Amino acid sequence: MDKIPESHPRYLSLTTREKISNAEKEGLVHKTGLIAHGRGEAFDYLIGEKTLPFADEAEKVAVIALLCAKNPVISVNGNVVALSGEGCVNLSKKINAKIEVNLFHRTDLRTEKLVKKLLSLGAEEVYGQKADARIPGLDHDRGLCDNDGIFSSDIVLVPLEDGDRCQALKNMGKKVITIDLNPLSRTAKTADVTIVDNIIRAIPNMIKWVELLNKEDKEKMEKLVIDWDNKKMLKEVCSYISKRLNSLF
Ligand code: PTJ
Repeated sequence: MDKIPESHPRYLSLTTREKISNAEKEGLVHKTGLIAHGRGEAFDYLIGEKTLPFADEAEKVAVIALLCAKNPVISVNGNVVALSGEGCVNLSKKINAKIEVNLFHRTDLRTEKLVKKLLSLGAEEVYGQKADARIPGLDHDRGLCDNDGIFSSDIVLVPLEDGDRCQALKNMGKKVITIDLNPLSRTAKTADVTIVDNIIRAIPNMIKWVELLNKEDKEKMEKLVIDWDNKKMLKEVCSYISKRLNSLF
């Protein structure tokens, strides 16, 4: 299909696919990123392709945690930049967070391309190329990160992440927030706050929460983060999906 007609009932889904596919051709997204995207789409279908109240609440709690942090970092990979690069840059500016390219299938060339892309989208500084530190417990290049970035952060937002790395970041004593449409994934179960939402909706919604919460008393808000029960929320999402599926036919 040359140009997807706006009247197509799956217009948003198809144009989002196109973004991922084009970014793969440009060398920004790893080829397995297309598979990861398909898995995300399937879960998005199950939740009804909208931000559920549980996700909205998780987005609010995540923003509070990020606003209260000393050294927050947004970790981005190929898929994240392809779908929400500009949103991540805007969010990083609004919450005063660093942004680091941190790849599962790491190559220097793809890291460089992604850094350049984020700079072209307005980022002032992008971490990830120095790779002068290592996340303990992760072998090969998957464990590489920047000493001034992820390594020394107190909280990391890692959207569309692999469970192994999420656990390794937790083992370093960091708070981990993820965005993952699959409520059953290891990442979803390991993170402190899991946002079960499509990144294309989650990031703009988080920016909305920053604007709403910026002037609130941080100490009061932090109680919401302390009281957050991630497991309970994931159970609620699964129960929502199962009820929804049972009521469809
Ligand atoms: O660019 P790289 O080398 O760092 O590689 C990135 C991928 C995504 C290929 C890599 O991290 C990977 O293989 O990830 P996984 O283990 O497939 O996990 C990705 C998770 O993100 C899955 O649970 C998907 O359901 C979820 N996901 C995919 N697309 C979206 C999503 N969650 C939110 N929004 C999406 N658009």
